[in-house]
Amino acid sequence: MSTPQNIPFIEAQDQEIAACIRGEENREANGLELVPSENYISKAAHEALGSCFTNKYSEGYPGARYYGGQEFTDQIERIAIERACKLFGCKYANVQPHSGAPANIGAYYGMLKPGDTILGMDLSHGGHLTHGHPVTHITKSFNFVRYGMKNPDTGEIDFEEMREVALREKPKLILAGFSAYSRELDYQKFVDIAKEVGAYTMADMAHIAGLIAGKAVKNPFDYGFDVITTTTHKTLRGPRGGLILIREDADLAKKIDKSIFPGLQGGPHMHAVASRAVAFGEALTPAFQEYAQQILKNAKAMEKVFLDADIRLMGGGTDNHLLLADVFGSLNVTGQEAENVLDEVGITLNKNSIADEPRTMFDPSGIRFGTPAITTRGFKEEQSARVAELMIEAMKNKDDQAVKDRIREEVRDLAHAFPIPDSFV
Ligand code: DSN
Repeated sequence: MSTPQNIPFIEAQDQEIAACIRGEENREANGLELVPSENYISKAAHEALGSCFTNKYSEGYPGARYYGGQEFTDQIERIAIERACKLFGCKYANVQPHSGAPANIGAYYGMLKPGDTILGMDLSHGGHLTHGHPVTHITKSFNFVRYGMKNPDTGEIDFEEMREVALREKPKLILAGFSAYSRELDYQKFVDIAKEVGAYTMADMAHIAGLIAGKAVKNPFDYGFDVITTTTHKTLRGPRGGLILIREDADLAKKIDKSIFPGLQGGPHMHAVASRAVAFGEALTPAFQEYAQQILKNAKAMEKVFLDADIRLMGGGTDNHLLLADVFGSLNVTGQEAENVLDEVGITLNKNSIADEPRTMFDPSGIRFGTPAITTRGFKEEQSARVAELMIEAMKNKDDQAVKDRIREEVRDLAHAFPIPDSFV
């Protein structure tokens, strides 16, 4: 088990909260995390998160704040910005977004005017809520139009359709990015279409930011994208948070800064910015590049086991850290049933809609899972493949308690053999 968190003051003062922290710590230590958007942070990043910077208000930006006492907040934010720019190969960064949704909303308002059109990926094909789901407030301000996959079994994006929609709807922004899509995108095609219609290009890389930073997949900036948004807590392996990167346009960077503060947020969470800076420092090490490569290898190992078992994978497989399996179509087990039985055996993932979902959002056909967290634990291809076999066995035997007990034991043994590390450098 990784070193338990030192919480003597909470233990002395508030046993209820201490028990919850210990409970979660045990859950993480004894089970395997396959939610592809989750990961573990280092103790160093954790210390920064728990630091005195949480006491400080620092509205504004380094050198231009609204309160006194900013000597160290300015230093922290400048370091975070410098490291973020170095990681992603860009000139400007805003490290203040509290998470991915405000990063996206802040970026939209920095680039666009209310009423403008945004062309983004169809949500059921892998897009994200903040890319224009009707339940979000943001759809009251902007007009969202869609492109999708040509063929869900190969993951190929329908660029002809994208171009037709772009020529017809004249979007001011073309959005690449996803939260449930397993293939590498052809960024050049996005840029070409955006040039034709005079739109900005933005890549929401929340899921694959760590793979980009670790140079394991392509970087949209190399193809001329204007903006990248991301969270910092997925493959990038930092604390919860958001980040906006601007390739080179100083004017756009200023507009985005203004959009985040004072447009959208108040005081930045400087303890979280400090922790992000620590995580960016970790991501700049050669070890992080190895980590990013291993995430991909482990996902490929899981892909093979699923395909060998004739389980349909959306996109036909994976080029990144995640897989989306049509377990209802292939095993007659619903996404919810799969999530439940895997929870029982100590494997955590999420049910997920598949493209053109024939069931409901609340009990869809698919499960989404990935390798960032198990790779942080040190899993290689062999262990990843074994987890995939155990998943399939558990789903096929969802009503057999003896089988589930045996799998639960093996999952716990694996988790104990690969404890969550304290440090990555
Ligand atoms: N909740 C994140 C995910 O799991 O992909 C996206 O916001």
